[in-house]
Amino acid sequence: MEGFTRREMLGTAAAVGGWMAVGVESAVAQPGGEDPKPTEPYSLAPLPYDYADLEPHIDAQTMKLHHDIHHAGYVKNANAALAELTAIRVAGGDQLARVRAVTEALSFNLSGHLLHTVFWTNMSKSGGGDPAADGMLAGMLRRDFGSVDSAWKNFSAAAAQVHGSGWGILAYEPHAKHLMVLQAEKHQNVTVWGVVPLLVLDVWEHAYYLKYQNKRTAYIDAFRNVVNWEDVDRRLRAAAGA
Ligand code: MN3
Repeated sequence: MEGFTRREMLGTAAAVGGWMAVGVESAVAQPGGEDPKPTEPYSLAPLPYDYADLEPHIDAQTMKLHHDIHHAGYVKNANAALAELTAIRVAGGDQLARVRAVTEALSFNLSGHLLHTVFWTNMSKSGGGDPAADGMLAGMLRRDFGSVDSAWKNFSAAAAQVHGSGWGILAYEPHAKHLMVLQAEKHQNVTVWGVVPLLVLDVWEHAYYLKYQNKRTAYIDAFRNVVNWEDVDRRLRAAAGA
């Protein structure tokens, strides 16, 4: 990756992870910092708060396991898959039969890394409530969903109805320049190219089962109490070039 511009690196990520890569600066090694190893452009950033800071809504044990084990695994496996893909494509011959499977591994793990990177900053111990009524985000939620409450109903229903493991996602779609609610199955399926995730909610069981067991909707309701709307608004303004 050395010598690549940031845009090229984002483009590489976008080519395999789809829409999740766009606008996720902090998930990609930054030029000007330490030289990234060519085969390991991704790294796990620390949480921007303590494990227990989101209590009682999200428990500390879940946060620690989720970040330190699950997210760390996606980072490690994304770097490994990216390096392996490069190697087996160059090796050719019998190795080419593995390209499809390793591409899938890269798509899954890198998409997982990028979504978790957004997810952690979408939460704050001082979060909750509603987005600032005079902000860009609140204005676009009203325009595209009728009201902030209606937008939340869309988002929470999408998250609740994910089949199996996945995500509820509020995203900015830059072609029509509007907000839309999507789901992702696993990290990378049933989604759309080019959109920018603004607010994402992990509804894999590892995100809530210790505290909420099978009550996914109770977890979704609790999540609303820690949403960092300032982060969501900042992501929207960056995505929209405002
Ligand atoms: Mn997760």
